[in-house]
Amino acid sequence: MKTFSRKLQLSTAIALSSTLLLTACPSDNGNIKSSGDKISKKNKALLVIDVQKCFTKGGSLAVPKGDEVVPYINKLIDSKKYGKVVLSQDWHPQNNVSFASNHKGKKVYEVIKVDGFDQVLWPDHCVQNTDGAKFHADLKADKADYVVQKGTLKDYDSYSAFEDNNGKHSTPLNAYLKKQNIKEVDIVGLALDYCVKYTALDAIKNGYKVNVYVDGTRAVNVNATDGQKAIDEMKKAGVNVIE
Ligand code: VGL
Ligand code: ZN
Repeated sequence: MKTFSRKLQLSTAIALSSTLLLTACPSDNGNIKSSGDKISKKNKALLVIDVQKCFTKGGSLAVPKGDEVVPYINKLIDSKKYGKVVLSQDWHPQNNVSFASNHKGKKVYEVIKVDGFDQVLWPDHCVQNTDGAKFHADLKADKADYVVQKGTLKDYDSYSAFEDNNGKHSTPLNAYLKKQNIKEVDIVGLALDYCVKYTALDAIKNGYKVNVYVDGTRAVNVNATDGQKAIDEMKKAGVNVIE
């Protein structure tokens, strides 16, 4: 019995010291170290989600206070903290399944089933090659390294910048980030409770370290607590939500 408990003590001590070794690993120049991998500036991307005219003041699906994210995001774009700056663009065909106008007798914000999935019916927005689909005029979009378009098919909506809502079609975003050796993403943009949330959840699934800067987002809040619920859901999934 004595031997057994000594063995136990020994293994506890080993476990403890290896924990200490892991946590004592110092970070240099603010670089984040996790499981031995160094994530430096060149392995980090800024993902700016859907900062487009349709989602900001005067737009057809204007997110309350959506314009306020623009100066915040421009500072991040100019910060030189990132190896790559990526913008996503909601880019729907006029006949997209997510528009209430394409469903006779249905109203905006009603939820219907499409192929067994819940589909919120939105006002027409971000139609390909229209003014509303353009980036916000003040966003420093010319500084972007890469633009990914989503929701481009008739039969699928796509909140996440990685894939459509049914998970059937991927955008080129994940392949691009992997090719650029990106390990960590900072996410900002519109809207917190839809495209930011689903992009962050997919980024976790795809193996990135994920930070969401809430000050660089705003929620649609179809229901008043949707923004807060999105924050809770992201945290639960392992997203580092910075409030
Ligand atoms: C979005 C609703 C519909 C978004 C896009 O960018 O959050 N929301 N399409
Ligand atoms: Zn959309």
